[in-house]
Amino acid sequence: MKAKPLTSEPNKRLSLPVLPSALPSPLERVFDGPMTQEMLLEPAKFGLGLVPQKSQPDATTNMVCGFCSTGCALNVHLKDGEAINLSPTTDYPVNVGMACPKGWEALAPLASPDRGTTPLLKNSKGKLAPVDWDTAMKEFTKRFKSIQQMHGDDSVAFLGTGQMPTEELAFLGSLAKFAMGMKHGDSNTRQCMATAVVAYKESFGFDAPPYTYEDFEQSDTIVLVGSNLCIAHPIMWQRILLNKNHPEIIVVDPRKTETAMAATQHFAIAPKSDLAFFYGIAHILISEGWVDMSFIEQSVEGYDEFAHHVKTFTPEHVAEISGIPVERLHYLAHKIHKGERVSFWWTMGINQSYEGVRAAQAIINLALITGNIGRPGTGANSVTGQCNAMGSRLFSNTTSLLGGHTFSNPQHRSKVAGILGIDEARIPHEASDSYDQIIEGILKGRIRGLWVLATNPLHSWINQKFCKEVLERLDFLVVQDMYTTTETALEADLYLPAAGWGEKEGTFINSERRLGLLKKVARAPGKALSDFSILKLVAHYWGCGDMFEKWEDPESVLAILGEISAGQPCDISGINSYQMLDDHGGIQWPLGKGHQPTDNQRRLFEDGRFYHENGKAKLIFADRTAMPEPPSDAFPFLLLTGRGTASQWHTQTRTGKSSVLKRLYPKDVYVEINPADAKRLAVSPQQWVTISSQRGRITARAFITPTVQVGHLFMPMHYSAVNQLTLAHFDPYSRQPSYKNCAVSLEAAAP
Ligand SMILES: Nc1nc2c(c(=O)[nH]1)N[C@H]1C(S)=C(S)[C@@H](COP(=O)(O)OP(=O)(O)OC[C@H]3O[C@@H](n4cnc5c(=O)[nH]c(N)nc54)[C@H](O)[C@@H]3O)O[C@H]1N2
Ligand SMILES: Nc1nc2c(c(=O)[nH]1)N[C@H]1C(S)=C(S)[C@@H](COP(=O)(O)OP(=O)(O)OC[C@H]3O[C@@H](n4cnc5c(=O)[nH]c(N)nc54)[C@H](O)[C@@H]3O)O[C@H]1N2
Ligand code: SF4
Ligand SMILES: [Mo]
Repeated sequence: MKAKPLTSEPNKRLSLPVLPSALPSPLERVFDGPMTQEMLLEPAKFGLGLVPQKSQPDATTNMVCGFCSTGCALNVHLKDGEAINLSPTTDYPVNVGMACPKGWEALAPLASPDRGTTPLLKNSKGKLAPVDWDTAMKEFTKRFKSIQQMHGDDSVAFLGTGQMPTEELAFLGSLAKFAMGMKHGDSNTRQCMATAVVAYKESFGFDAPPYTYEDFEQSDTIVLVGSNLCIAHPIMWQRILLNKNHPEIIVVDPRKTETAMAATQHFAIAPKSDLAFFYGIAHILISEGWVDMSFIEQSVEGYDEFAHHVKTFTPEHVAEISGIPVERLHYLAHKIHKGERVSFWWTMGINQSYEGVRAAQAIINLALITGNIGRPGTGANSVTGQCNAMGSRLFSNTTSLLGGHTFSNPQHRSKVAGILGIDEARIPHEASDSYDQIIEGILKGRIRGLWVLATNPLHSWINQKFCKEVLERLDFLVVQDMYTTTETALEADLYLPAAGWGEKEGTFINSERRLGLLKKVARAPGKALSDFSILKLVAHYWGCGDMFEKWEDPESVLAILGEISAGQPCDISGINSYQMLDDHGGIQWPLGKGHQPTDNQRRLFEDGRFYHENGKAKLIFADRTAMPEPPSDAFPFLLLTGRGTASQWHTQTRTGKSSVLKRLYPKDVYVEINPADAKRLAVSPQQWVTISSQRGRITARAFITPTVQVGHLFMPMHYSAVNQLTLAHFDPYSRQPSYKNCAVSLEAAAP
């Protein structure tokens, strides 16, 4: 196929300085084992090698990957300005020449027959039929406005994402809330990061992951909690492998995951016993005097109360709760004491829990009482999930007002209104309802119109059947996605076709607070538009285009966000152009106006001062709470869910389109079960089994493996059926769903 020039939306970035193209051997793309002779001769037969080479590239540019929060940079090789291939960037501070299978295959999802090429509107027969943008936008405005007229402005809400560029997220949040009068808009980052956000805000005074990736290489003791880094953040794991200190790598996870197998120590704790477990470790550290009193006195508040609280968490008591023997608890505490640079990292094993915020803070507390923060190789570090979860956390105008401000703070409202040149009265005085409250709002009839962008709730939200029944109650559902076939798009009243990664520009903020650049290297198919352009259209048809006159293009929005963020911990006012991001290999926040990013590995709290008014971090703790749905006679197993392989991404709308990636994971939904349980139930490998919870009954293939404990099952979230089983229960402070525990039964025979 001949490369076509990019015409649908002009892109300034394509004229960037062009690097010499450096194509690797096509075979290096996905296979990291030794190549056999046969593979070398016939790569296609093994799903290896390139998509048939269209032509030789004539230029190369680089940009950040659009999957996970690691934020690797990829060299995109261009022919006539259009991407034909890619390879990892070698001189980018994040990935230093590496990429995981998803990164290598990032272009594949763009070309797929189910890409949306035109807006679709439900016709009188209830079928989605093509319409032009004018009709789509008129219908969008007419329907949402009439709902608002009948039921109030709050009766329309949106659900967004951590996978759109920061500029688009800010545009969505500002348009919806300041112009369209919506009060409620949340995003899939609620499913993912809400717990870390609340934990950090309460402990540090701001949502601020303190680390830089170099810390992976500088630690001597690395504690990974509820994080399967090897498959969920493979390049972060590679950074650990670059650590020359022979670090002790400690994994705390009920399953013997890929990461636990590669670690030096695995603590297979009982699910949801983290809170007690880390209080138990604190108990030992405190009673042995293994704490950093001078750091505590200078930088920490609440030590005496915390020491009192953990008194009852004796090693014996904690061993009983967590299933980890007393000696092993002592071993871990001693390791933390002996380590000079101890870093603590956590992901969904902590965040997705009904007591996640306090469990995250139990980890933060360990770093604080041992002074393991603000120095190289240390930190209480939440590993983010999606490519732009950090952008969503701070700039989406959902849980916090643009730039990590607070809706309820009058000074913050007036600052933002002043910079945007809008009437302050347009800014809501409180944060939006959370995702689950929006779902409940629909159930109760308070919310009647919903706009879903770049997320697929009918696969990914907890207790799926209920979610579907609720969404069916809507008067008008708009879904804006790259694909027409997602579970959610299929239910839309109006579908808007969106450009995806590589087809538009903007910035993502990765886990270590680094803004990286996204460029346009491919044309979106048909009439699909970037989310930015769609938002521009919505503003125009809604009649509030004037309010966003200065929001000309993503780069001008970044400048506006810079101004808004000035003086905040997440200050990005020093980033004055996209070119600057390109020149520096991305830039971590904060970077105040007039400052230069002289160091591209910066961590927070080096001066021991936190963001609370008195400059101190707070030790926050609580009592344990009971598991809402423990295993019972009828449902004797505890179901854990999470990531399956490095080649699958979430609801598979993108990774499911790559023929290469598809060869790297099982096609059918599967359930991991311990050999002892399989034997007892006479289950054989690969057999179809039935799994039931109080909410649903599904079938899956049995994957018999000792990596799960007796009495536990594990299922990857990438298969749609899994969330038919999960229980809708939430952390009370963050409202994040607790996806990783519900009671199920398993039967050997499929129905
Ligand atoms: N390949 C791939 N990579 C991804 C993604 C993807 O879909 N595919 N998604 C990205 C996103 S958005 C996210 S949020 C991250 C998620 O990254 P991770 O959080 O690393 O992935 P999960 O598999 O969801 O959960 C991690 C582990 O938590 C464990 N766990 C369950 N219950 C408990 C518990 O009670 N305590 C402890 N300590 N551990 C527990 C599980 O056994 C699991 O191994 O991955 C990102 N990277
Ligand atoms: N059981 C269980 N469920 C889980 C989890 C779990 O561990 N267990 N993890 C949860 C977590 S951490 C997360 S983050 C969520 C993820 O859940 P989702 O957000 O629902 O998953 P994705 O498949 O990433 O959905 C993103 C959607 O955006 C579309 N898209 C991609 N790029 C663009 C773009 O630029 N513009 C537009 N408009 N659309 C785009 C994709 O086609 C896709 O439909 O799942 C949650 N669900
Ligand atoms: S580790 Fe994450 S950012 Fe890096 S290539 Fe893989 S998916 Fe992309
Ligand atoms: Mo996530």
